[in-house]
Amino acid sequence: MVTAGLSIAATAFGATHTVTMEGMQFSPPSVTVKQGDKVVWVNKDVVPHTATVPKGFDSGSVAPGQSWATTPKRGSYDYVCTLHPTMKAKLIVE
Ligand SMILES: [Cu+2]
Repeated sequence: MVTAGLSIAATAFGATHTVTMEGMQFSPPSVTVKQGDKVVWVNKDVVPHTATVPKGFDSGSVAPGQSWATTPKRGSYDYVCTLHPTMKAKLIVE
């Protein structure tokens, strides 16, 4: 990408994006962020959840009412809750 130099400068001002775990779903189901942005998963369910990518990131068990955050590297991630395999979502880091 010709904009690579610009995106490095932008990492110092990363935004924060929130994904809610509620009703056994990730919401929103697909999020696109910029490299350097922070992504926070907030568990609003009454059971624990995870946000896990086999070769990427792993929140571990996030208890009800708790949250977990990471600043993922560039890439496209299909992630799941390892405790509830029907919970799937996508994160794209540009
Ligand atoms: Cu779950």
